[in-house]
Amino acid sequence: MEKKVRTVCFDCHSKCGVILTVNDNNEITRVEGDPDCPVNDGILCVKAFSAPEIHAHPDRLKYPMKRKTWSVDEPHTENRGKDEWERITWDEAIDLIEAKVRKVIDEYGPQSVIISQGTGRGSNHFLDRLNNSWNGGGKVWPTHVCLLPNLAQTHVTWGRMFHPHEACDYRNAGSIVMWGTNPIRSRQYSGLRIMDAKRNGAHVVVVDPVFRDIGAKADLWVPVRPGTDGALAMGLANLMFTSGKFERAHEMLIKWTNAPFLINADARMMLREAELSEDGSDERYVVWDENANDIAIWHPETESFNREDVRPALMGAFEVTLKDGSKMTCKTGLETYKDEIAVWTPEKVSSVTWTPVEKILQMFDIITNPADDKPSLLTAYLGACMMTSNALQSGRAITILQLLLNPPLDDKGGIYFNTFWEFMLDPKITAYDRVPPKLRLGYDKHPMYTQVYGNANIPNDVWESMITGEPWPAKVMISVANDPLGCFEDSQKIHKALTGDVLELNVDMDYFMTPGNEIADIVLPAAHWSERVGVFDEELYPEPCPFIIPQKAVLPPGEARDDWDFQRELGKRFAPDLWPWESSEEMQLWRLNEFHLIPNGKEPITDYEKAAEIGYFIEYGGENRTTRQHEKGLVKFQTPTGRIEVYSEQMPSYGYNSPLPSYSEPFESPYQTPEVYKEFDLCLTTGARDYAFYHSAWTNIAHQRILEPWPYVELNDEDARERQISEGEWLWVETRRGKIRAKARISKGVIKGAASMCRPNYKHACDELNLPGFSWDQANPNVLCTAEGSDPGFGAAPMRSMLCKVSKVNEF
Ligand SMILES: Nc1nc2c(c(=O)[nH]1)N[C@H]1C(S)=C(S)[C@@H](COP(=O)(O)OP(=O)(O)OC[C@H]3O[C@@H](n4cnc5c(=O)[nH]c(N)nc54)[C@H](O)[C@@H]3O)O[C@H]1N2
Ligand SMILES: Nc1nc2c(c(=O)[nH]1)N[C@H]1C(S)=C(S)[C@@H](COP(=O)(O)OP(=O)(O)OC[C@H]3O[C@@H](n4cnc5c(=O)[nH]c(N)nc54)[C@H](O)[C@@H]3O)O[C@H]1N2
Ligand code: SF4
Ligand SMILES: [Mo]
Repeated sequence: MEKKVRTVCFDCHSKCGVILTVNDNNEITRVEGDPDCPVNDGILCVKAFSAPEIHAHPDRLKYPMKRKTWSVDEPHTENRGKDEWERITWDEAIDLIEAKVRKVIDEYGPQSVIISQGTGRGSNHFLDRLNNSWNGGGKVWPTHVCLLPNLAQTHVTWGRMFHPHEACDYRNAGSIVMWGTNPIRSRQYSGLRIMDAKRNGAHVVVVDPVFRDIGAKADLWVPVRPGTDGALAMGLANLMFTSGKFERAHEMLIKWTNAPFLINADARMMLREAELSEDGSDERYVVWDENANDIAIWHPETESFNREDVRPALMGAFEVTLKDGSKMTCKTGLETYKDEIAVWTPEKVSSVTWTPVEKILQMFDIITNPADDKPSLLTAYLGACMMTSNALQSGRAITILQLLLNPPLDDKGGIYFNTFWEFMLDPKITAYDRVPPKLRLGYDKHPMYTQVYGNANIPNDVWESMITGEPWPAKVMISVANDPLGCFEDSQKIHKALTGDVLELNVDMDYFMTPGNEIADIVLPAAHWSERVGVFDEELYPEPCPFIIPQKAVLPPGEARDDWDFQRELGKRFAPDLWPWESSEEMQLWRLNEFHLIPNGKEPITDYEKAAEIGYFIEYGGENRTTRQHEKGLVKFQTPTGRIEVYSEQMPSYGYNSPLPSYSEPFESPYQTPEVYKEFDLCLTTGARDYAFYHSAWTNIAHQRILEPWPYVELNDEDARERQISEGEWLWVETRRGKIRAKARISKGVIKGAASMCRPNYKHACDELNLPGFSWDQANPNVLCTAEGSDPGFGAAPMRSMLCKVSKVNEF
């Protein structure tokens, strides 16, 4: 007999609603999009359609396994990758992991136990809880490069952790810039809404070194040299100033931002009341009041000025009298920015970004003339500002350009202050509040990373700790839904770390055997989303935001378990009070009740079947949205000034060179390292997403591999001709770190002088298509990448801006 089961795909952040038809033989016989799901309106991508193949794949891991010579007291790390595997029970696996974690905590402290995770696959926030169950050493995860650098710059600028990309009301915008993001591949949810916007007349601009599907849908493709987006953003802001078009944002800027605050240029800080009078406060700021033609003092604590009827001057320079009687002329913050970026003429921008001047002007024309005078939105995800040496400053340059375009704040067609991030990081789930802030690896090098997201280590420092034992040894690593060799920069260093003798236990939970778990000590089999409940704990949707209760459609193969199951059982051994649940169903209901039903005054549901039957609990966004929350006092800008900070003193405090956006060259570039450029003569970006794959996963699945059978590197046709390279030819792509193989993909759709490597590392062979795998070191772009030249404060690794050369592969 067949039945239909409603569940959720989590093979990307869209988290689409799916209906699976299953039979009594534990087979999935049909995959359909759920038309009732407001996220995807019934539309699915290829990854969801592969569920039957993944569920039934003969290579799925079925049982927990231990490397034969590994034991708690004698790990025999020299046998990694050589030992036989022996099957163990789940209880044995959890006993062994518990015993080793306890031993390491006794000998070295909890900071020697590291948890690693990848991108969102429904488990990350319970992983935080697991880590905090033993007051752990923090996690290693790719948020130093993923969306967190963007959140960190919004955190600094807006005083709120929210993501402009997720929060943009695309459907009601008049122009949209996809700035280094391709939601057609990466996030169907947003892709569908941008297509709606286009149908409604919005003009779409794509800023990307490569012309892809999203470019083909756009009105304008603006090619850029990888890693130079900050210069483009400052150039466009300069045009906003010289054309006077920023004046449309005047009222918003004087009311909600610190753009009018006066600056002490010598100190490169905002002028303080304490500089003007003996009893003045160091935490109060100064504006020039156009009504009184005198200074006025801003009190962040009450979010008000020292008198009524203050109208701050947005632009200009004003003479103030300091407390010693001397005079000082102070520009406003925005005037300071205007002057600093005056050098960024279109010609200068073009010389840095390699974008033709006319494209810069066309882009400016589109963003300042949106269709039907509707809002202009800029949305940057990874490409533009997250994997470069200048990540956060580029992000800030884009955010401030966005402010100059006068987006509606928390209203139609603008940027919504969605609260879903706060659910995700709520200590109620992560249990952060149980853990006193502690040292994290890499804290001293990139202070902002650990301060903004306290549970994180800098990945490069984790590998260093495993290699050198310094500043303390990382002795245990537990990876859930993460392949460190494929995920983080500098795979060679990671391989050395994971095969060395400092690390004594490496646990890896995955669907398949991978090159990473071949060198692990304990391997655990994971259940696919079709085989589990509790797949959904990332409420990322701007509008409308459902909370979905999925059903388990089929049983996992062998003894594979869902990730929550493992986390709960291990967590209970250390902090039973944090893990009061007996099943993943109970965990999912707890999420529903505690986070969504009870706070909204609804009755909690205790019967999972009943909750699953209802399926969607749409509580947020859409009709339920409260707009302009800041005006109603519901949302605060939690910055030092209590305003959106165009001028941010937090940036220098985190190690940045300026409180205003500034440009610096990628750590390796034609201008930064001309000697290196003589040999490595292409600007490389790595990791652009493919429709078919989720990071390094699914190159073994025929339905997906058939779409992109071989690793590829994208090149400009002139560059290829100069090097006598033809389409489809095997090439070495080489940086100063190492070399990998890829087939040439040649077109005019790559900016001349650049190269782009795709994300998946093709670690798995696909037997059905008779296509090979490339292990961890032959086609993995992270072999080319390094932590050198990471963004100063946040540590974003420059995976999208380095130098490479290409050459023909003469023999395999
Ligand atoms: N199918 C699929 N979907 C995914 C994922 C996946 O692996 N597969 N991964 C998920 C994850 S974790 C993330 S973080 C998101 C990422 O989602 P996105 O950021 O939307 O996608 P990417 O393809 O990584 O990058 C977007 C574009 O940036 C361009 N780019 C590269 N370097 C630069 C640059 O220096 N400047 C500019 N302006 N553009 C540049 C690339 O050519 C690419 O077209 O995708 C998520 N969705
Ligand atoms: N060079 C370069 N590197 C990058 C990027 C880039 O653009 N360029 N992008 C970075 C970004 S933004 C991110 S988020 C990271 C992502 O990196 P990761 O999320 O770590 O992705 P993978 O390296 O593919 O490792 C994920 C592993 O988890 C397994 N898996 C999938 N689903 C599950 C599950 O439900 N449970 C369990 N237990 N296992 C599962 C997969 O089979 C796979 O082996 O990569 C980063 N790395
Ligand atoms: S992979 Fe993403 S877009 Fe595709 S069906 Fe799954 S959640 Fe939706
Ligand atoms: Mo990511």
